[in-house]
Amino acid sequence: MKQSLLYPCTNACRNFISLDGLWKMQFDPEGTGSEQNWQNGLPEPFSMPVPASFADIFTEKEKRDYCGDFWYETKFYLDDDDSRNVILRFGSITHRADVYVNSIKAGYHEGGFTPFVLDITGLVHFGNKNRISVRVNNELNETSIPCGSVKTHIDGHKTAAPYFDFFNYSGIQRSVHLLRVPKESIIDYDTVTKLEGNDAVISYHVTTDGDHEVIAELFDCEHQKVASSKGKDGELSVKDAHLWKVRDAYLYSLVLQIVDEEGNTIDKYPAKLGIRTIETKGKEILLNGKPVYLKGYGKHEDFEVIGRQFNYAVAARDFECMKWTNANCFRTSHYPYAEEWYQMADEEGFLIIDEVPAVGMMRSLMNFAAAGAGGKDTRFFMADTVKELQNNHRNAIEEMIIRDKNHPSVIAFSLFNEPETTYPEAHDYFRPLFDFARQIDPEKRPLTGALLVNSTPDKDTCASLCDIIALNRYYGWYIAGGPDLPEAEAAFRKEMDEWAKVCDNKPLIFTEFGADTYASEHKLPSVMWAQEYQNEYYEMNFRVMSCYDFVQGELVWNFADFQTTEGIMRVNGNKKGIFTRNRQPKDAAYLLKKRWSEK
Ligand code: EVA
Repeated sequence: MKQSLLYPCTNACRNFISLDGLWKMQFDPEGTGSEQNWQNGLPEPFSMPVPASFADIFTEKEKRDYCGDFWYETKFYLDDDDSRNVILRFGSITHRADVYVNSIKAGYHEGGFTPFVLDITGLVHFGNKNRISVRVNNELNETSIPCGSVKTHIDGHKTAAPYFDFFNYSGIQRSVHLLRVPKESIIDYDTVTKLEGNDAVISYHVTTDGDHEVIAELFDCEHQKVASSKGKDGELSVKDAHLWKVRDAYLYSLVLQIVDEEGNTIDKYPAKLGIRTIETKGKEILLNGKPVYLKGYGKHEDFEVIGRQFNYAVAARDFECMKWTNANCFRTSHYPYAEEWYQMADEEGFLIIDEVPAVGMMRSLMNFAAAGAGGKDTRFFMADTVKELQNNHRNAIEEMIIRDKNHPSVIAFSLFNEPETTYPEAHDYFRPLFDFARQIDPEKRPLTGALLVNSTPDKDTCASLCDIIALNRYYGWYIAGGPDLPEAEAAFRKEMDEWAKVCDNKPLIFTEFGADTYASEHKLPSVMWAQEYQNEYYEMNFRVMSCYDFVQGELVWNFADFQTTEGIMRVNGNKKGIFTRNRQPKDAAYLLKKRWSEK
């Protein structure tokens, strides 16, 4: 069967068991695990929860910061029903993994933020116990997405040296499922909506790995069938369609089936469907043909102890906090999040800018400082590694779009965060990736990418590739902070006047602007790092933005404080959160709440 990234579900045709729980783990600092056949059983394992980022569970620094190969292992019992295929699905393993089933290599995956599946039907023992072993590697280099390097210390141990500003959390960070799917099954589907007055026409395409007939049926919230069609390609016409709107979501159920000649169901896949359109036109972003202004946050998957593991309670709290501030949008900076985030956004009517993990494309261990203070070119896109990097980048885009294309919440794809864009080789690198994304997204959603400070209209080579221009800007923080705020304002206006000349026919949004703020600090009059300053910083930024009609969105940096690597620029993490790491509001949250209630 072909690879299917569909989210697991259970019904009469297919089901799954969860392999989440306590697995065994062992570090392999010498990288000799394979030679010693650790795939036959780990010699000295300890217990480790799956899913989880391993780092913050430990009390020893060398374990928290471990960089290199490490192994996981678990066992499971499989019943003797061999009528269906057995598919092993990892929600994500960061950053790369070799998977063995009963000691035999089942597959390899590169890229730490998207799912992968392996058909292990031929490797399992039915009616018996089975073992899964995984060799993981979390090293960063200049061909990995995201980019970075590895530092080898005086005593030989290695740590990650990310070219980005978040902790290199790793491990089996998302759920593991064992799927049972029919021998002939639904592999993938996509839909594209056209609105015609009050009605909608949804064209769909279903991929299966067989020749039997496909039936598509659409049900409304009252479980009433509103449309149906036969064939792998078809159209569903909906009279008086109930649209999916911002913060007012309506979800239909799309039920896909493969049926045999007698009408018996061979496979069935139920999905949610929101009827909406998204496009850019002139200076505006249009949802269902009406302008929408983006208000919200750049986020991270980041929380105490669990690191980047998805947790429903934390995510629910995040949505509550975002709604309380009257936000309508977030960017999945700087990687695709767990699938449950998108399902929740679909239900909440939140808009998502979905970002591929293309971050750190600049040779700098403090890219965030460069991001404010002028950013020097490191000729990153002129290195020999670029071909391989581009290949990994392309795969990451493909997996993100395949996985996320059917979510109404996903209104745009972001293909980079702050690469060097000031020389022609950067454009040459990105152009084929933008072409590729446009080609594979059935909905042809707007594409964007977050531009670094020195990507100004006179120097940048990549804004022309974007349907929405997106800027990360730190006027009043990395540039001219504190007493220099008036200079920051003047410099910001000067740059915006330049963008005004190129944005006569394109929307521009801010994907980052923010100031580090320590939650316990208050000072009157303000100083940098105090809560009063965060408010003054935002007031100044909003004053400037409101003067330019092509500004169509403001995503502040960041929703919450988050963990980074250690350094003199970070106080146990990045403190630009509007909320603290445990999701309590700083003063600026009230400022945003008021502003966004009026916008
Ligand atoms: C910052 N600045 O300095 C942020 C980083 C972020 O965390 C950036 O895109 O330009 C980066 O990752 O706080």
